[in-house]
Amino acid sequence: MATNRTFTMIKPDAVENGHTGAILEKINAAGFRIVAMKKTQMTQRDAETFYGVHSERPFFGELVAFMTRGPIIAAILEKDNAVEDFRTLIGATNPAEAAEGTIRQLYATSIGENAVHGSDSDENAAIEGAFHFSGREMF
Ligand code: IDP
Repeated sequence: MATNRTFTMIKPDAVENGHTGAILEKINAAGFRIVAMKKTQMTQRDAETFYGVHSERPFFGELVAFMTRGPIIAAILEKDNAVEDFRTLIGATNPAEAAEGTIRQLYATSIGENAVHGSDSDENAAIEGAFHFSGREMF
């Protein structure tokens, strides 16, 4: 069953580069409601678990090092068709291929350091949201 929530992280590159406010503004302007949000930093174990599906990929070590090197903003967002609409808002994984005006086209620097995460399915949105937030932190 389709749900109306997705999960996002503003990644360490975008936080370091001072893009948090601009990215939250775009998320707000696109009509997403914030269900939960916090600034946090992933441990090595967190990142290895969160990105476990990529553990055999050649960039896995680089990805874990990147995602743990500084704070992130984690959030659960709500809107009709949230997963698909948020993937459209952030653009392609590689910013060089991301559509004009998307968050990754505007704020990402490379395919690895690509500014934001967006869940790729309703099932993963629920898993990823629960990874970062307890029920008491969702409103
Ligand atoms: P997605 O975030 O657009 O869903 P995935 O293919 O699920 O893309 O990859 C997860 C994350 O792994 C990407 O967002 C990016 O940070 C990193 N990544 C993907 N491909 C590469 C690569 O070729 N080199 C380095 N990092 C990569």
